Amino acid sequence: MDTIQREILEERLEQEMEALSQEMYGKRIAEISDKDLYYVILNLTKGMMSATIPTDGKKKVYYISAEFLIGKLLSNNLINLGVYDKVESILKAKGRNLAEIEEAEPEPSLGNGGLGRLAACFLDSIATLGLPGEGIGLNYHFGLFKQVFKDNLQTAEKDAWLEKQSWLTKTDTSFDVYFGKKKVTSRLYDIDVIGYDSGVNKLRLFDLESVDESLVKDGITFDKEDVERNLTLFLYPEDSDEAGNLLRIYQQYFMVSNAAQLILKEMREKHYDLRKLYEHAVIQINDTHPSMIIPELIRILVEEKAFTIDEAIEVVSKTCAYTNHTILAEALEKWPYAYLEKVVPQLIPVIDELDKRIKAKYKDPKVQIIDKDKRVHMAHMDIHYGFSVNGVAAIHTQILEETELHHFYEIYPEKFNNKTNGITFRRWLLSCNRELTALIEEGIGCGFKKDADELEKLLEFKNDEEFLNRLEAIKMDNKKKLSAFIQEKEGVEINPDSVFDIQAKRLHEYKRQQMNALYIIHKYLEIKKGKKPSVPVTYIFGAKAAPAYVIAQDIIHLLLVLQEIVNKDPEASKYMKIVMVENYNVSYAEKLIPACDISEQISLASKEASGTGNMKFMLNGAVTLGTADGANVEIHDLVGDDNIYIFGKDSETVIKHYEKADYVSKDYYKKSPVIREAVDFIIGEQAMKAGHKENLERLYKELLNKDWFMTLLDLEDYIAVKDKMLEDYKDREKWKKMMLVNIAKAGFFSSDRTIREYNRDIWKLK
Ligand code: GPQ
Repeated sequence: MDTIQREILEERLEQEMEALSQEMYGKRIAEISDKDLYYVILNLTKGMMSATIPTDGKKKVYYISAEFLIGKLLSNNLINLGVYDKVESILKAKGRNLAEIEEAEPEPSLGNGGLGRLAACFLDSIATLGLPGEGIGLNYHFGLFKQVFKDNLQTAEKDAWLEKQSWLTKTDTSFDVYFGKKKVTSRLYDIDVIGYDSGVNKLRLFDLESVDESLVKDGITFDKEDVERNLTLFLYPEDSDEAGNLLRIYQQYFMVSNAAQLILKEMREKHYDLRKLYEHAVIQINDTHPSMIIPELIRILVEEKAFTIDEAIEVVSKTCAYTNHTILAEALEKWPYAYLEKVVPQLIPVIDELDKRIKAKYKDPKVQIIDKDKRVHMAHMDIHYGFSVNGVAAIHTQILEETELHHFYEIYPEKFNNKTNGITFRRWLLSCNRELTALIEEGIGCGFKKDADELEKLLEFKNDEEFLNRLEAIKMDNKKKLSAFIQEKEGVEINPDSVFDIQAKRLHEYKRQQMNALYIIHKYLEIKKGKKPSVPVTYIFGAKAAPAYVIAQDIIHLLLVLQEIVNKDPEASKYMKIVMVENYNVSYAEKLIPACDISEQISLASKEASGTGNMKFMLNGAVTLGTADGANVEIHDLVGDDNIYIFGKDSETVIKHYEKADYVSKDYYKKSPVIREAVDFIIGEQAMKAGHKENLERLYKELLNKDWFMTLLDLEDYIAVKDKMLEDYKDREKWKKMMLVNIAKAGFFSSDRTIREYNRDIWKLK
């Protein structure tokens, strides 16, 4: 909408709101429930967004991703429209509380972890910078899953987040998608993405009208073969069998076939020359889930647009760019050729052709698309037939170039580039920590909201006692709020005066929640031996484990068992408490992060591509305890040795251990009584009483006989550095300064910076 129109609407916001309330419920704002009031504001906000001028240009980025972990949208949209304070005060005058109304919004379940949240931050920044771009993905009815703890175990339930009234708008766009001869018809839903004080873009989510939610019977189980009825039920359906694998391929193809048709439709409508597709469209492939967009576009151009295969390959290769998000081999998709033949036989001739050309040119088996076991390496296809390959943090890109993808780097050095991840400060500061935002604004003005580098001006306050005290008071206040929330939600009482030590991220062995658990065991045993900590600590975890990932479930079990043992112990619980929060998601993160003192970023060096939680915690004044991995390395460079706690072996050492296969966890267990005692606790009497023999024994054996992610390698160093950090916490003057420096140096991690770099080096949009 133009400025004048918007001003009129803003002025009439109160009347509009009341009118809408009357129209929808026949009642005044003061009289309706929080949920109904949420729907009123939802509709009002949607109206304001759809009247905002869409960003436009001659070239557009299409960010294709299996996940968009967008979080709740109400408060962010109000902030980005610039009307949050206004709406809040209108409601207040009517005796209503906006924060309570926000609780009524269900959180969209369209993502899983960092990769999905990154996509959401990127959409915010793309819109904020006024760049033409949109996200393309799927509309999962039950998302990943809802985590419920029973008997100290994780169980999974469907996460039914879709409501009749929502941010989704059903469009009349629909496409035919073919799986071989089987045809399904898609339906497009749009979510408007509004930038901060700028234009609006779209997130485009495809769905299938034949999907039948009643197919899901018990927990998250359903008939995996009934594709027409199950296709968009879940994100990452369980893939321990062939049917699950095929379903993932069905989903991926459905996503990219729709994406390709949508992009070509837009090209047609704007009368753009398809032979110059790359002048009007750039496709960012977010990890390998959307990789089939490459053969699919080539297929369409040849079969329907009269391109020769050479022409089609050239045009598509100039249009597609690939982002790598991991070096974990098991996460790099390699689909059996036979599965692709079953699901998408029409792509097989194209994939064969792409593979043949590589085989003719390069003999090295490491760079082939189809390997000797007849598996199709999706990333290899992206690298050969895309124009850009990027990693997501400096050290990650370096490892790709020097190790993981070295053979490709030798062929195409010019394609490789780094784009260190970022986060949107609108959500991860302005929205989740309004008090801190206000303090910063008071100190350095509001320029940082558009130019995050201005946060550095905060360094002026490094010796300003009053400012530092206020910073500390805000942290304390956030800790109190979180304590109340955790009391209500989890039924656990925690002490806001204790140190809040938080590890919140997906559960994975490489992220080493198990190492944190071993530290906690060690501390517990010390207390039982009479060594009392000088400062009480609350250890908070948030994590979901993939339902088929057995050891990850066992680690959750251990954490819940420890929570039971420690919190019930009258002696130990004076000094330590453990909380594993249930169903950790974006909304929970928004409460945990502002209240954190110690940010746990303890992955095995080389394994965390970047991490983005590390950035969010830092921005909110937590101090990082981390390994030299992912973006921790860049945080370290920015804040300097005095404002971060780094421990553990570096990535070079770790990579050498893998190359030589010389890490033997049992040697560490034998050598160190501290390690031995902590590991043995897992199968000791107390743990066995609170937990399950099967899970605990399996985890114990895994740590002792395998420990693929080298927990015991870094455990002693971790204990020493964490103890030192807790000592330093007591030096409040020192700690407050560390908080300030961390906030001041976080500007680099704004996703606005990341997106500017994508645009400068890869997308080149106007
Ligand atoms: N990441 Cl491959 C995911 O969240 N899911 C995935 O499937 C893959 C990567 C994460 C990665 O582990 C983090 O280190 C990154 O910060 C994040 O992607 C965004 O790049």
